[in-house]
Amino acid sequence: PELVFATHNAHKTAEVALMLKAQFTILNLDDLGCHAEIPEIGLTFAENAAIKSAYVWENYQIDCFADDSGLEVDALNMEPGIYSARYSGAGDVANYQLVLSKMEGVLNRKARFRTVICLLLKGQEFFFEGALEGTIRPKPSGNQGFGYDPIFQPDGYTVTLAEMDMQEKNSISHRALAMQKLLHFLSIAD
Ligand code: ITT
Repeated sequence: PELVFATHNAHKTAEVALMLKAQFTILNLDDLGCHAEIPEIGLTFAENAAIKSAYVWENYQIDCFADDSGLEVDALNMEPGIYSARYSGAGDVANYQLVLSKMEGVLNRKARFRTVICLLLKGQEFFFEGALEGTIRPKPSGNQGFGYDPIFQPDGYTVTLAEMDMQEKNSISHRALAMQKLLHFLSIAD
């Protein structure tokens, strides 16, 4: 069966597709031929995930799920949070460089990634959350993954998420935890 993932982010799509293996085929917005930028005007991860999934329901009348996610840094009052994708106004490298520069000399390095997934089935919303605790490294390391992965070291590890392959990241990630809850829900929902 096919599952529609309301995202333009190819990295998120690849991670989720690897989690699902043969169970489901994943189609993202670009696969649907939808290139519109959906305005993420919500004030929480959950609101933004709901906005993205509602867009697909309103325009295509198909069941789907959306992922809104980001990095919360304790010493930055939980920034970049819901603004993670547009924190610096430029791309992935500029975003994590801005966090690194704001964290220069800061001793409390605690942070976490959060994902909230909104599943929309016949217009009804179901939410699934995942979080991954860790610390902000003083310098970037690794070239796998995306976003803030090069500066984030999960608790209990000595490497950043960008030094892990996708399978290893999927074994602990915020996104994988939320997806496991969604898959459990679908397995008992049908
Ligand atoms: P869609 O809205 O189309 O799904 P997006 O990249 O804009 O794609 P978000 O609005 O959820 O996604 O923004 C999340 C940002 O948080 C993302 O661009 C990354 O910078 C960061 N992020 C999310 N998950 C991450 C992860 O697993 N590793 C590193 N950075 C991540």
